[in-house]
Amino acid sequence: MRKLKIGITCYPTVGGSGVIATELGKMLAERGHEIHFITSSVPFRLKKIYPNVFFHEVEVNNYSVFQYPPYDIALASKMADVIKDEKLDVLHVHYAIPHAVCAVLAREMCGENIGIVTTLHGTDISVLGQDSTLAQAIKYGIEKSDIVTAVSNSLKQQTYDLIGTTKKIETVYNFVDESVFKPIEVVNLKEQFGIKEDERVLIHVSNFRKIKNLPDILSVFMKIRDNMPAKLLLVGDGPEKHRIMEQVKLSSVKNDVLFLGKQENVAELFSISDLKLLLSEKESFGLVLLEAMACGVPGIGTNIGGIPEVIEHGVNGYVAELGDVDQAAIYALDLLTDEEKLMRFRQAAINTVQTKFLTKPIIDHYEQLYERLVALR
Ligand code: GMT
Repeated sequence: MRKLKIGITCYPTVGGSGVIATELGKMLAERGHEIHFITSSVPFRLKKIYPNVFFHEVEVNNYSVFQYPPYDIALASKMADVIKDEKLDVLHVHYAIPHAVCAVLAREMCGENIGIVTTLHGTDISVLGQDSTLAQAIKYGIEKSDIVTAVSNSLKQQTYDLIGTTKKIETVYNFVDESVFKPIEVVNLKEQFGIKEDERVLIHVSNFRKIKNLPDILSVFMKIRDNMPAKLLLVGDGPEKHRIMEQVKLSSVKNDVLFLGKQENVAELFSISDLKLLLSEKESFGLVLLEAMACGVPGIGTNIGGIPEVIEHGVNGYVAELGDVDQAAIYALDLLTDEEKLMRFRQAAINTVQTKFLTKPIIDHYEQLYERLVALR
């Protein structure tokens, strides 16, 4: 395949969409493509220096005449510059709002016939799609993109239901960096956290938004803790953190819940964990589930969005109805009290990542989409 010049725009801060966009960029760079990140800051997973990865910063000036800083216009203008200056072949944007709309505007501005790929990640559709003030803009961004992908079949269907578009949407599942997310031998980490040998470890990783449903995570953990010694690791930070900290403080498990804040080496934390909890109200995919599974940690998730596409019920984890904390706790105890079954689920989790979500064919798929676009121009 010929080497392409690919522009990538995403939200560069912590979050699954930024992770996928950055990992994709890194893996495409390793295949010899030239990657241009057009973002407001350096994507947080972009640690290593690659000779063929470039970063173009979107600077938003806050002139006093503007009531709001014009990020979208600044981004579109920067995209137009980079398309022309770097002679990009393709622009791959993550999120319809505002990124797809900005890409379409940039193409108009610079007059170049560049192909636009838009990947839908969830929040833009599931939350914003219900906001009638933005629905037209989302539809416009999707329909003016040349190729649209969604990270799960559920998100694809939800987009059709909510946005009312007939645009072809292809499901391209998320993936993990298999060199990072794998079972790791970690020495002394449990001891450092004061976790005893006979204690099971449950983990939840998120941005602590309301939709992550932290109260249910706590309720399920309390039910587990009633039956066995266990610790709950809460990893991440966000708007609901203070509230859940207060609830934990008043609960009977206050000494068994560890708030670890944002962490870089999540794979190490997964490697000391027995079970991952993701009981969200909305979740287009649940990348953290896949990261945990790659480290050999099965998940209990809600029967919501793309979660049942990641968790195969009764094979590599369990799926419970949203709000059914009793059932979620029963599933968790079923695994945590049966070592042989837990080992089987751990292995099945790794197998799922290495088959259904294997990185190579997913990156191949994206490459084929770009190639299809370039061939049309
Ligand atoms: O879940 C979040 O709050 C972050 C959000 C994002 O924009 O990064 O995640 C979305 O994209 C991820 C990567 O495709 C998915 O794994 C998450 O399920 C999805 N979040 C939601 O649908 C709520």
